[in-house]
Amino acid sequence: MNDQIQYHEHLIPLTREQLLDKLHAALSDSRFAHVKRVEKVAMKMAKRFGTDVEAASIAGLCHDYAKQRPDKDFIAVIKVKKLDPELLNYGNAIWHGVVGAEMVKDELGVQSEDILDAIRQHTVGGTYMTKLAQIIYMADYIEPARDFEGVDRARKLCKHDLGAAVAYQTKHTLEYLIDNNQPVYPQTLTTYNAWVPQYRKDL
Ligand code: DGI
Ligand code: FE
Ligand code: FE
Repeated sequence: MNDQIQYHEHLIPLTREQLLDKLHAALSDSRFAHVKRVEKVAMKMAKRFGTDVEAASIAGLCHDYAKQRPDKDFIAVIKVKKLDPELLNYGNAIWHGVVGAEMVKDELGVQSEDILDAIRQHTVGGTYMTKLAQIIYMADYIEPARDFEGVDRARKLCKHDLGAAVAYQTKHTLEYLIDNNQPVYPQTLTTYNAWVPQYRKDL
């Protein structure tokens, strides 16, 4: 079974079992189940699109590691690491990825910038996204428990056109934020500009 992967690439100084224990302690049961589903989808997509399956497992498992941390933890990291002070105007939805990656680095020992960038970009995307970052962004959106209008279209795009899938999610997330009068993080907008016009014919 593909979720019994053993780690060999020294991307994290933990076995997968040790990583699961840490995630179980940091997350609610439902969030823990979510990251395991994202891992499974991400590994399958990594095989499909020819990218590192072990990195996909680690990034999939760790992407929401910080999701349940109190705001004060994120605010402290933003200040200590001198991250963009603009971040202070947002909240957990943005912080758990952009700032959470720093916690994954410092607390779980992940040094791979490829994995950390995928975590940083998993909610807001990016102008330049590696294949791994695109896979984590999409696996989070289409994991089997997701149920919303358009998820079938997103799943279909994930089978044959990863870039169009990224554009599809980006467009629909922005639409959702605007419909609900939510603040839009600037990177969410630049992701829109970088992906949606480019793929408009495939959406
Ligand atoms: O952490 P998950 O629930 O698994 O999924 P996620 O990290 O992709 O998304 C968390 C939420 O963040 C989702 O409801 C959409 C929202 N979001 C995405 N971009 C932005 C945003 N929220 C705000 N306020 N601004 C954004 O730019
Ligand atoms: Fe998330
Ligand atoms: Fe998630």
